[in-house]
Amino acid sequence: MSDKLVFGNISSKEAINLEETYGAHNYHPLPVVLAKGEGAKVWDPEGNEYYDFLSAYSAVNQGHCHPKIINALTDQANILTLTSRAFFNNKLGEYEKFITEFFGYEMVLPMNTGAEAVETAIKLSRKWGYVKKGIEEDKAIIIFAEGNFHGRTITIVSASTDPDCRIGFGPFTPGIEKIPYNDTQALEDILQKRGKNVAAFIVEPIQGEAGVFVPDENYINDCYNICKKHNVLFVADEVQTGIARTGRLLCCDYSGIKPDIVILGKAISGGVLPVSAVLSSKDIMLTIKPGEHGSTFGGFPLACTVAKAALEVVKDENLIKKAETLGNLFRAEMRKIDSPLIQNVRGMGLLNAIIIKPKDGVEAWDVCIKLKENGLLAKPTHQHIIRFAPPLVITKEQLMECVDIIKSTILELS
Ligand code: IF1
Repeated sequence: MSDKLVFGNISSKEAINLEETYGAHNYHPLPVVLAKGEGAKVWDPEGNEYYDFLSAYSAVNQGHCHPKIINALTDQANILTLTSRAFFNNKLGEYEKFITEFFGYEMVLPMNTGAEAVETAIKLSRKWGYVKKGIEEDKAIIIFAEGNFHGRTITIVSASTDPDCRIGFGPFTPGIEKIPYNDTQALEDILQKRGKNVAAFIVEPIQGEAGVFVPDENYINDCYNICKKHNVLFVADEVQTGIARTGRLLCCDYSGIKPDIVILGKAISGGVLPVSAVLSSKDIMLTIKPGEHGSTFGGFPLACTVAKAALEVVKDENLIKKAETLGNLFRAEMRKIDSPLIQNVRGMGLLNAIIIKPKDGVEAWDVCIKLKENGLLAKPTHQHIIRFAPPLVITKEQLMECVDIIKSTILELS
């Protein structure tokens, strides 16, 4: 490794120092600085090359700096970027028609970040609960699953069970109940008792933060049916699992159900701009009236143009099928690694994790540091879990090269 600068004018060491000195310490990053990205690869300022197995937490499904998306961005940036929603613009309606048809929903409410879209779904569910279901004012309940991750706002952390998300941030938003994940009986029980006041059940089809926790095969389907029985909205947070990542357009497609509300973010823009969306029916969506919800940037012309291009890439490049076949291949290869360090391999499509069994003081973090030295970037979660989620544009040859890197790294540490 050389110390000579190849990309940009700041070395890795300087960049880390600057972040540590001037930025809030709300993250604990792996010690690598990224200065350039293309497809499934990224480079540090010194020109060292890495495979990106995080994909910005599945925001970069289409690969870094996809030319079609970047062209859409730069072309539109020269014409019109932001208008606010005080006026119509000539890109929003076209995008709304496109994205609703793409996902098979009647209407969309555009926002920016995943957390904002989750907040939007919570407000929409409450509104529907009062206006359509007839819940008594201020009595609406939203149910969440334990171990969830839906973002960082006060209301969302009110629904969290992760101490890091919550401690020191109370008081919390009322009207939230939590039940164990992957437990349909718990949902049935709470709806039997309190279903009259429940507006929605909000759930991830695979829990990402919990370490790519895949529920039982019928879980999503059964939850959907239980919600229907009690006139409760079934809301899927597909911010991480959506948009081809798990080998289906939406992860819920595996269950053959259509959520009443779908929350999307991250890969809608291929990681180019913060773009999120809430999809639903007219019946539900039109319970929110003008002036009751919105955002300065939500649905801005630049975002609409970029998102349309990014979703087109998913179809153009067959990313759904690719995630499915490469995912099967990846898990099969991981399961062949004969090492006491690997306790379990799980996931769907290209959203995968290996569970590390710590041995002689070697933990997931140490494995990630070694992987970095060997040219592959991944991040540990919950101490013993490593998430493997490369951009879906990765080729089979590249993936096999990565399998070799992971294999030799694990064996080196075993
Ligand atoms: C961070 C995890 C991933 C999400 C789901 C909503 C949001 C997220 C299902 C909010 C965001 C992120 C954000 C990222 C870490 C991360 C994450 F490790 F925490 F669990 F992806 F796996 N719903 N997920 O996964 O979206 O507001 O961030 O746009 O740094 O906090 P956002």
